[in-house]
Amino acid sequence: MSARVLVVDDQEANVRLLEAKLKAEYFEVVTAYDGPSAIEKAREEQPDVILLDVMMPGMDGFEVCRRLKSDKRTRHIPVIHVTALDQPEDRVRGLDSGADDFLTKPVDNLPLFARLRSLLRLKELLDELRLREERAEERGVSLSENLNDLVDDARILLASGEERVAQHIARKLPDNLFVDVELSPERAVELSSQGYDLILVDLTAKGYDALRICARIRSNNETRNVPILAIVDPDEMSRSVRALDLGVNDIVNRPIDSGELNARIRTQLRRKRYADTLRERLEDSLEMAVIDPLTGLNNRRYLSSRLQQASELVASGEMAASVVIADLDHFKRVNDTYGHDAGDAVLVEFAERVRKQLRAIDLAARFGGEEFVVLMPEASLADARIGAERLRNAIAEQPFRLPGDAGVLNVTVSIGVAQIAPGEDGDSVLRRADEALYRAKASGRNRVVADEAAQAA
Ligand code: GH3
Ligand code: MG
Repeated sequence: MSARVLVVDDQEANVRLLEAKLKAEYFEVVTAYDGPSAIEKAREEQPDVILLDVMMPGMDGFEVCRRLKSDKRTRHIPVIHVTALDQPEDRVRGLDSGADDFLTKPVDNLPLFARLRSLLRLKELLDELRLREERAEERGVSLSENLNDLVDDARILLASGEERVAQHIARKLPDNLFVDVELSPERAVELSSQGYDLILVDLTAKGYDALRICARIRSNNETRNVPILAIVDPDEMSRSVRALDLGVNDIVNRPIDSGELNARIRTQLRRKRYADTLRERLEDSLEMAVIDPLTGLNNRRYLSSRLQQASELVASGEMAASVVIADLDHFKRVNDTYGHDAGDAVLVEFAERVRKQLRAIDLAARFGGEEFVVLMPEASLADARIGAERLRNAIAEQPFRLPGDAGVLNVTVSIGVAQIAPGEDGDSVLRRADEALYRAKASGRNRVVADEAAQAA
């Protein structure tokens, strides 16, 4: 995994040392020697991760981190504090300033690269989500968010092999979290998909394959994004490294300092929430790409792709399929007489009635302003004509209610129908249906006309 690392330290020797280690592993290295220039470099160079010294004259590492994390341009970059301090209070202070992790000096290679890999994996995921979010924002979708909101009421699963240890760990957790303890590894894996916000795995129990639990949680699609925090013995460095490589998000050493444990949990929960928010927005924007916002029906683009698939199935002889184009009659008059909002309300009600008339496999789309297309798989021309007639009737038989006190209005629709001929593409069948629609309009509206020309055998 190659990436760009910003190394910040006021001691040139320390910078050089880290730089050499990182370059030996093919990382690209950018350097800074004080707080303000670190912030500037972070903005300009957009490193993938920052190794930040804590004790620096002028602006210390805590302050630098706080500033990086409160700036939209840099807050997504993981920060690892590199510190000679190794009192629990300092760790907590570091994590509270927004740091993602910390390492103590002198920095050992094994934990350094394990932490880097783990953070870079996470960043890769977040970058991908952020990129899509930016695209969504360009299209005008945005949600405000506060990343620093405290995460109350989080649900935590604590997996440990020993009742006594489990209770000891549970007592170190803050009161505002809901904690379930599970002693059986099998059950822990099963439970992990029940919507927990974080999973704490005790790696210290003997005769209990905790790494296996981590691996299984990570490899399950439902749980691969749930943060895992592992509790380890500090003298089992290689186990920590294995754990991080398996996708565990963070490590807490025994004896557990409750302040540090809480700070690390908060960091993970905050991050998960951030990723969840991005993911939800992404789903919204994916939905937007296929749905017409006014009527909730599919849009033209989605219809086109489904129509293409249908015509391939028709070409290979696997099914018959037809299309129906429906266009509201004299719709312009609705707008002209009652206003655009009334026109919109009619379109919404129209779509509602269309939906009710369809079979589950039919696909209705808003094709243009007041023009709708229904793709009817497994429907011959005769079937589609019956469906279209039912639809025409559902519109004409009952007047539409207008918004406010504007009363009701009789609405009719004209419909053209065509069956997809073997070898025919979507555009061609739509053209034939459209010509049939034109004939329906020309011969008096409020009627269905089917195009018989290319009926499939
Ligand atoms: P015809 O029976 O020949 O189809 O007549 P028409 O008036 O329905 O057809 P025309 O194509 O002349 O006018 C369509 C009107 O639909 C014009 C346009 O202002 C209106 N329209 C298109 N999209 C929307 C929309 O989203 N909301 C509203 N309220 N009106 C729309
Ligand atoms: Mg019309």
